[in-house]
Amino acid sequence: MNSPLLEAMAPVAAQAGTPVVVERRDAAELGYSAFLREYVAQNRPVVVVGAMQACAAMRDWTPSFFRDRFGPRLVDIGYGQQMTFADFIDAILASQEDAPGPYMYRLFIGPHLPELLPDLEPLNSYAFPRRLASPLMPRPWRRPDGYLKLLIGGIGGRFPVMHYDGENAHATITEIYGDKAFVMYAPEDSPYLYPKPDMPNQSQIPDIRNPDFERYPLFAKATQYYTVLHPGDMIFVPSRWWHTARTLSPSISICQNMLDATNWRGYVDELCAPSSGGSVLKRLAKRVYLTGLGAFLSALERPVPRHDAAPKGVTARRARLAPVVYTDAGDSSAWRVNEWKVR
Ligand SMILES: O=C(O)CCC(=O)C(=O)O
Repeated sequence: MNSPLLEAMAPVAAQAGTPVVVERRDAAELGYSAFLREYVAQNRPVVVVGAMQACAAMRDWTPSFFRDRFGPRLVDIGYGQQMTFADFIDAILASQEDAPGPYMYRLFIGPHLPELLPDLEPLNSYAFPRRLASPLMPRPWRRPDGYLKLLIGGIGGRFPVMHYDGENAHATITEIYGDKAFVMYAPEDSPYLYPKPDMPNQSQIPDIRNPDFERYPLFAKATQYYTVLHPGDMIFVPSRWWHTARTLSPSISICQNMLDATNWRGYVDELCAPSSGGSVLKRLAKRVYLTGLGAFLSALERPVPRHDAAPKGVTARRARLAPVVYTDAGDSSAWRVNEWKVR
């Protein structure tokens, strides 16, 4: 891809090898089954261009939209960091490359701003949370919205840490407004990322654009994948791929997680690890239940048609229990089954 924004992003030059530009596919020619087969099942990243269809969010969401609509509301920006929306929007509009403002990365839309959910319809099919939306998923871990989050930053703003998502989840980040640079590293490069001993999904390197190679010499060996997301683009971040983002202009995006047969085993391992707490017996019972549930869902999911295969309704019950696409699950009601009051 030739883009001045890509050049502006300046990948970490000191790294060995050529940075890899993440593959881009047009939603118009990448069917959902092909997306699952070629990327999700292969744990391979891709940017789906035009994944987000025309919707109220694509039309209306701008920094001033949020200031006008939610100005006095106190919202979560990061861990333990709250601001009113008005102050936050002023700060991101003032943000500059050499004096970056705050970056919002902890605002879950369902519980905190449910009135925004209808703006995201029709939903982006590629980001459908799959097993997280199944009613067979135990209540504490069921999230039909895929842990939908709002991410907002200004020029030079950045996600605070190079990381991969917990619970072995796949992630999707969909750009709604502005442009955002995205950097990734493959799971096999993990030793070069210096995982924190107590939080192995977070890198110790504080700023990958200005790494201290004396302290982190192996980082030079890591192969960087990068891209720039524009409005409508969605990046698929496969499980255990390290990633972080930096905004090139005032930027608004959403992030969702996804679980299916391809990442289930790692999900169960993580949920049942000694670090998850509870007695050995309790963790064993959890493992037996979740492993059985995974096998059952796999059996149900196989016959559930993909939305680009024109479902005829014969599998409606199966589709409800093992929703593989949001249309089969009864469209956007998938994320209204929880207590969030939307309308
Ligand atoms: O800022 C971004 O787009 C990255 C978001 C992300 O990786 C996360 O929320 O886990």
